[in-house]
Amino acid sequence: MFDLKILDLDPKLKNIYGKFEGADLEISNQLHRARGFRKIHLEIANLANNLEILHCVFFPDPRFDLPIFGIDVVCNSQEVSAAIVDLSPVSGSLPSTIESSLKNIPIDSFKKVRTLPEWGHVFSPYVCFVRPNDSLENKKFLKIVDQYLNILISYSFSIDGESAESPLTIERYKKQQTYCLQQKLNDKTRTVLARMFNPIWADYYIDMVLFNCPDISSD
Ligand code: BLA
Repeated sequence: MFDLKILDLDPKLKNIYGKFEGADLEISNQLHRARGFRKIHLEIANLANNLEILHCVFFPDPRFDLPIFGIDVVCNSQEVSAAIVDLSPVSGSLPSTIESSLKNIPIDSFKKVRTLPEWGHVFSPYVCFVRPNDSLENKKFLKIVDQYLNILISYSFSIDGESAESPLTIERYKKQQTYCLQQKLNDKTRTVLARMFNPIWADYYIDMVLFNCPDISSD
């Protein structure tokens, strides 16, 4: 990626430690920006020996007509219970080059495909939301993640940004705000963080780190 830079994050939010019923809680975050992307967030959470989470979102620079790349992998002590990856649209539809590449990827060949929650209408028709059944399916999911990322990154190299004031830029940014608002309706994320840390901190963390989306004037 071009012009990759680290974004500042309060050290108290970057590496988070805690205890829950005697077990360790640890969350680590990395934030970057790059040409075409205003915020690239990678997060790994190890919560009390029985929950491991990989969360990653690439929020595009709204001057570029790029979808939002998002992934969440939730693993309990027995299995990967949820694995989701998507390139989510920030205008009426995905850019046609991206859509025609996504069409060739076999996302429906998993044994356990999961149903999206109600707030999930922000995802694209190419969202892959599954409970992988075995190590082969784990690998298959990771390959899909790789393909989605490659499609996004190579497309980002092929386009230029529009002006910050363009109505299309503003529309795309509003769609990112909607994406964040919808993600904040995911009670499963909030419930886990509230139970293991505390409810006020959970909301603060979701608003400040996971899905902050400031007004366009301050971005
Ligand atoms: C589900 N997310 C979940 C679940 C947990 C978390 C515990 C339930 C697992 C299951 O249903 O099997 C928890 N996820 C977290 C926590 C963090 C996290 C604590 O990221 C961070 C600290 N969620 C995202 C992103 C997407 C996403 C980027 O953060 C999609 C791109 C999706 N997670 C998502 C969806 C569900 C989920 C769709 C299922 C929700 C449901 O079934 O109601």
